[in-house]
Amino acid sequence: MSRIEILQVGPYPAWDEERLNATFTMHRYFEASDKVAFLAQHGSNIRAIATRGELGANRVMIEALPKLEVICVYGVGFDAVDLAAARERGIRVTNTPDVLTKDVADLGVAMMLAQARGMIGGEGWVRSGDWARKGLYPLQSRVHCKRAGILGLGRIGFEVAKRLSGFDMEIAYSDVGPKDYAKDWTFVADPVALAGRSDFLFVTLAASADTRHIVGSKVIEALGPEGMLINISRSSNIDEKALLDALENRTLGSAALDVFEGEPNLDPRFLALDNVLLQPHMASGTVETRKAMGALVFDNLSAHFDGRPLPTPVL
Ligand code: 8YV
Repeated sequence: MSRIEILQVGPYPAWDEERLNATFTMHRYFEASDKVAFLAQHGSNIRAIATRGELGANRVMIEALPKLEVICVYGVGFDAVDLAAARERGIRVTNTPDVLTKDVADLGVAMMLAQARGMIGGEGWVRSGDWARKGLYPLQSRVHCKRAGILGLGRIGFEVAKRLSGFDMEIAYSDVGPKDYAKDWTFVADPVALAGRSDFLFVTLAASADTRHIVGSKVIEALGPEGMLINISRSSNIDEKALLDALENRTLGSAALDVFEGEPNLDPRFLALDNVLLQPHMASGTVETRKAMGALVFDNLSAHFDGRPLPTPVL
């Protein structure tokens, strides 16, 4: 029997590539210099797309694959998949929820600590010899007992809040409504009001057209010159131009970001700033979690082609 053909949108770790290549014929889209010609050449036989959270699958790609049945996302966020295009053709979509939740929360909290306590600068202080030359490192800001706002109390937001409660922080959150699993935390419906009562504002919302730029100039202004914005969701949740303006003008104290518009080619204005911590979209990037994500992509593909229920469907 001929092997099932899959469009692979981006690279995976070697262990995932080995497993996928052993079972399926993988067409490596990311290596093709002429994407249109590549789709024209292989598109008619492709029955699945294996993609990553930030890469997704757009309408042009979906429409170039007449036999497409399923799109499997390596990542919890499926905002980069054109769901309308998939729905029109009855194409199934899967993601990798739960397995990455705690790693993403861990990195968000680590980013807050690293930025508030000046750990990157501290490292430079030691390595450059400034410690011996200039003496004590400039004093930084305390984290414990401060006020945290969580914008989006889903699985990741909940894990962030749980961790912050260990720092005796005063925790509030915004979501579509109060959550019964968040009794110890204060619900604040309006993101601007949430920012106004936060020293640290975590953005942990699943991105969609509805949440685009939910963190705009009003939220940023309310967070203020002493506040810190931490984004471990998607760049589209933040008005990046407003954020850059506020960081440059110091109307926002600081930011710690794992995601960027146009990543990995971020706006060069970020690179000139000393009040932002920049991370390369690595919140789910531990060996343990990435292995679990890869296994889930494979399990969803296998289940689909074996006619079994999908383990983690979103559509
Ligand atoms: C990426 C993510 O998929 O879970 C998500 O939504 O964006 C990430 O886990 C990961 O960086 C692999 O590209």
